Amino acid sequence: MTGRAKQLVAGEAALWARSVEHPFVMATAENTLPEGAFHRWLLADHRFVVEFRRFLAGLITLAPDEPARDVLAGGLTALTPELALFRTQLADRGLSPEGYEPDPACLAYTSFLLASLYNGYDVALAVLYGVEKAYLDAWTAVRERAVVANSPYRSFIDNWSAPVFASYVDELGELLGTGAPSPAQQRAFGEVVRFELLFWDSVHAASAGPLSPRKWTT
Ligand code: MP5
Repeated sequence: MTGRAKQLVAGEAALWARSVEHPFVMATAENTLPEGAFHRWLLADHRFVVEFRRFLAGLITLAPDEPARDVLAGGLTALTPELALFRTQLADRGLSPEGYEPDPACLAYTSFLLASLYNGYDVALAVLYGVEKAYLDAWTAVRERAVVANSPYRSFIDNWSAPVFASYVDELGELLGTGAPSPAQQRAFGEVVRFELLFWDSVHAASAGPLSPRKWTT
């Protein structure tokens, strides 16, 4: 982690630890996650990544130079196989993203991502870094604590704890540069951490709603 990236995480150390060690993350490692929670996560995170790709495409248009666009475009390319993985895993479980209505936590998070583009490249880059670093740390924690070698979540663990993903997150950190983050960057980064927690809560909560989409009939 370079200077500014490190400071962003350090500025939210307590909430960061709560997100990385969220009960959903721990249950995934311990293989005790209820199936319903995993299904909620699959549907919600698929939707998250669909909207996240639009955010990342927007960020590329704001990037100031070619080296930055090279790094960001690499991240964009990786989302094609990632979305294919989600679709396969959803289909394997008989789940369909068609007609899926995201939980307000997912809607709020993805709306925040897209809105952050209006705050300019530096702030949106801090948001991107937070999103990717959060999943790198959480899924690395799952890998490190996994109690079974053949985890049913193996493909997702591999996706976000692989060295190639860690290098990408490092490159994003380098794009952030050195020196103290601006107050707007630190604030936006703090919002990412809060949204990560809210997102985990929403898919993990035993009280979360049913999987079937609500029907709005007139
Ligand atoms: C990521 C994600 C990582 N898929 N979902 C949440 C809630 N936070 C972060 O983003 P990506 O694009 O899958 O690497």
